[in-house]
Amino acid sequence: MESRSWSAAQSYCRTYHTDLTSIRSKEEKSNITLTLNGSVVQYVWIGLYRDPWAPWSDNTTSTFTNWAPSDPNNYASAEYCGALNLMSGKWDDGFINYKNYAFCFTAVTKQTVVKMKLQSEADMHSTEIQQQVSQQLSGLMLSEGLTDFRIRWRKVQSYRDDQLKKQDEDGDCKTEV
Ligand SMILES: [Ca+2]
Repeated sequence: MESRSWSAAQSYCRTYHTDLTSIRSKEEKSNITLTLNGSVVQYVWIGLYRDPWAPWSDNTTSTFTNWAPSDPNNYASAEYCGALNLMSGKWDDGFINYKNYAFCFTAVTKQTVVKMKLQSEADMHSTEIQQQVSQQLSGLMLSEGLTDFRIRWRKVQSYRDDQLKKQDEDGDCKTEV
């Protein structure tokens, strides 16, 4: 591991991982201190930069803060970057050109596939109706805070088709024309 200025640490994380780490909860803080437990490192750069110290470098926000009692003190009016002190587990604002180790994170993308079966008297093969249903679904997903999704239509044989076919095969129900 190499120590770097905050900006270099941020570029390093964005190149080789996702970004400098965010610490939005006690759990996230514990994960970092546990990872570095037993190492001689005292400070690591985290994704905090400048007053008002939000959002994080990865653009997420949180109400969780963990400053040391005397920080951020902006010593010599030149401390604009956030570091985690591994001895105290607290944050300290530091000079941007201090050389610290970077603590990066790598985002994991999780994909969930949801299949829905729709039965309706309306003609579900109609593009217009499909668009209307897709729009309503999109609206619902967005209102739940889901933004990264894709809606696709897949044609399957309907229940009614199955029934008619079965009846025809059995010979019970021939349609007189
Ligand atoms: Ca400070």
